[in-house]
Amino acid sequence: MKLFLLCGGVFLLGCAGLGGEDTAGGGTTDIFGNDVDDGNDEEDQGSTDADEDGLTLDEETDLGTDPDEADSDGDGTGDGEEVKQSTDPLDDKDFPYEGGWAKGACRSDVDGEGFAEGDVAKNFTMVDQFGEDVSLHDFCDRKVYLVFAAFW
Ligand SMILES: [Ca+2]
Ligand SMILES: [Ca+2]
Ligand SMILES: [Ca+2]
Ligand SMILES: [Ca+2]
Repeated sequence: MKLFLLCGGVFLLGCAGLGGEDTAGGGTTDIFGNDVDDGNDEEDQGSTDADEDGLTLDEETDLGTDPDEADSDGDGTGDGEEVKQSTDPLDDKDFPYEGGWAKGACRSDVDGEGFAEGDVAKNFTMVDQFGEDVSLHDFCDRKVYLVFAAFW
């Protein structure tokens, strides 16, 4: 008990006599052999979001996006929002649909078969009323009704 109180008094100086080692490398020495969670440890930094785009350092590392740039591909939509909307945060031609629907997460995995009855329709792209290119498979988890109008 005496030893503990002595350490408590010395703690402000870092309690280096008892610790000395910094297991996780955050700059604060261990106390009684246990690492002190000071928020700077290497293992903690993976969960930080320095650019405040909604993705942690670990997530950005996995995706290949820039952890110091909120909008890695510069298309006007932040990395975290692109992930939420199932668009590619590294492709400036791929961004959330202006029409307001989230693109389907499965859109890259759909294999079109043909245009016969009962087939999964092949993918095709058309320009919508917003002037934006829209592909059929972008909405793979929804029913899509196509309305054509022709003018002469
Ligand atoms: Ca981030
Ligand atoms: Ca980022
Ligand atoms: Ca972006
Ligand atoms: Ca993008």
